[in-house]
Amino acid sequence: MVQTTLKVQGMTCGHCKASVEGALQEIAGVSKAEVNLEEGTVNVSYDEAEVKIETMHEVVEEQGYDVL
Ligand SMILES: [Cu+2]
Repeated sequence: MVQTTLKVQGMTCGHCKASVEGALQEIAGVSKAEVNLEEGTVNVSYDEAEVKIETMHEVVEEQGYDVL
């Protein structure tokens, strides 16, 4: 299990937080996703054998946010 921090633009409220966290946690291999609204970041714990960073970017972008 490894951790990464994604920089995400456009998350402003609890709804954004829940959308992004929920979408990431639906990916097989992601064990934890936690949004920090003040910093505009998402901490993700995942299995690098199962999940690619690019997949996480796509999933966040599908929710309507930009990954930096
Ligand atoms: Cu929001």
